[in-house]
Amino acid sequence: MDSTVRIIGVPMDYGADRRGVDMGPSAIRYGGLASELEDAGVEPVDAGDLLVPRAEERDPDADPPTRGTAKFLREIEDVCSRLADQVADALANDAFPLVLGGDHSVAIGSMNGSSRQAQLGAIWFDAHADLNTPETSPSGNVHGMPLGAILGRDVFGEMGWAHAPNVREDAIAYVGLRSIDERERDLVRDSEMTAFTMADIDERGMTAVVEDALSVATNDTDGVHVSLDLDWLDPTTAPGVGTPVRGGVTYREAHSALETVSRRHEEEGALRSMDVVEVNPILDERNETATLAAELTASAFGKRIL
Ligand code: NNH
Ligand code: MN
Ligand code: MN
Ligand code: MN
Repeated sequence: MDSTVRIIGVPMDYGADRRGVDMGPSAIRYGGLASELEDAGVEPVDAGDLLVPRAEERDPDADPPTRGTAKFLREIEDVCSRLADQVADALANDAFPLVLGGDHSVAIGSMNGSSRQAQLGAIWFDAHADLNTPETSPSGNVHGMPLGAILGRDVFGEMGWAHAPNVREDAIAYVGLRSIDERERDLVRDSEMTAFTMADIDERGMTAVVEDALSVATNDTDGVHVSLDLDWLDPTTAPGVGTPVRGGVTYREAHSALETVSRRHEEEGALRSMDVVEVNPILDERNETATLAAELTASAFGKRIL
């Protein structure tokens, strides 16, 4: 594995309905991220947190979203464009960018930065498809839209920069889907992305599914972005998330998935960047979701039981 991992915290919750994910970066660090990464044999370098003004400090009327159904668009654009620069800078300095969210809209910045100099594939570990547009979104929350933005669908109007031209739809694989909005369903079906649902995991087992997802994301790309939304896990294992959905991945399946990613990385250097998002410490129990986020990250970087 790349020896240096640069941790970039993004305490942003503009993209989600429930306050609290802005504390995710602190909670994941407190959950032992640095020592977990050391156990995995990589050197963590903590770049601290991006400056994200608190939502309460923003006057909601001062700068209204131009498309009524996407909240805090300009704020998200500001944070994500700074994040993209940080991610690109890490890669330019031979460090692996590890982004701690924050809500899932941070992936817009991570994937933009990571794909500047490379064709980027992606694996989206999530209960949700995150492919809405302001037009189809039932909530207006941008954390349900990052893939739409990255793929250059009609999401952000003047925020067209969010489109990452070096990310092809056919190089993206979902793993663990189980909650898709009514109008989002057709978007997923009609897309060129590969969608592995929970039913696929039930039938084939996690390892086989992740191997296939890796084949999708490494096909004709220079590297893979792993986007890990903690609501991917079952709420009994990861209660500290804003939008829990029953029937999720177990503790052991989750480790197995990220261990599979790390094995492919050891073989062919597949991993290029990663984000760990949607941890909400206010809803968590004894920081267990944040601690799990740290542990799973270590599995992705090669930590083994023996
Ligand atoms: N699909 C819903 C929406 O767009 C929920 C998205 N919530 C997430 N996504 N946590 O991962 O509002
Ligand atoms: Mn998500
Ligand atoms: Mn989700
Ligand atoms: Mn495109």
